[in-house]
Amino acid sequence: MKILITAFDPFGGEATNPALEAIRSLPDALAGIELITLEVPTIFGKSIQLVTETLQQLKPEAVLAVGQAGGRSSLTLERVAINLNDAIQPDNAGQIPVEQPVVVDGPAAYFSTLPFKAMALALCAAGIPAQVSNSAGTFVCNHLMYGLLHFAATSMPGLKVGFMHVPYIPAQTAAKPSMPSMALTDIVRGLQLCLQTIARPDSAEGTVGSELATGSLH
Ligand code: PCA
Repeated sequence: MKILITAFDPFGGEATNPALEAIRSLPDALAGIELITLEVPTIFGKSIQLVTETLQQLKPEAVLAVGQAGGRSSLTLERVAINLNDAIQPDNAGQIPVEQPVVVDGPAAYFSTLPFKAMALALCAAGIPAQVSNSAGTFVCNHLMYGLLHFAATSMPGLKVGFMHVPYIPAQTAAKPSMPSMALTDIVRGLQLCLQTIARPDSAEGTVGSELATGSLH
């Protein structure tokens, strides 16, 4: 299975983006997976353009986009992307869109088409804190997730699209001690588990229902 995994460059004054550090640390080969990594600028518009061009060229079966969510303490698998750009800080091109649609006249929202619950379960089972998240925010991460789901819906049927947010890594919280962080090695291990879950034939959402009865993933 061919999978594209993307991560954003540093933004908001940070020297690193843990998502980018993590995809750079992935092994070249994962059993049964042809993995392609791509760095994406934290820029409205350009991010969607670069990833959709790459998808057209490489035609993978799935794309997992990854971004930093400073302040979150676990790996969060995003369920939904909304048709809204509403920034409170500039992107890396200085843009601060307010109350703009990602796609004019697009649907209000798209749900992830990756097995996000199975991914969260696999992470928790391996001892890596993980949750399903019901909001990817309204900045560039939500923008890219929405743009890719819209692209799949309109131009590349069958392409599976999903998004994962990752916490800060410890080096980023040295000067903000009350902020949670996660070791880069755990994030990398988590990414590998997510990719293996995507490639697993039995990972469709319906197959994990009973295991979710605890509600711990919500
Ligand atoms: N996180 C930001 C944009 C880039 C990134 O890694 C977000 O959550 O929107």
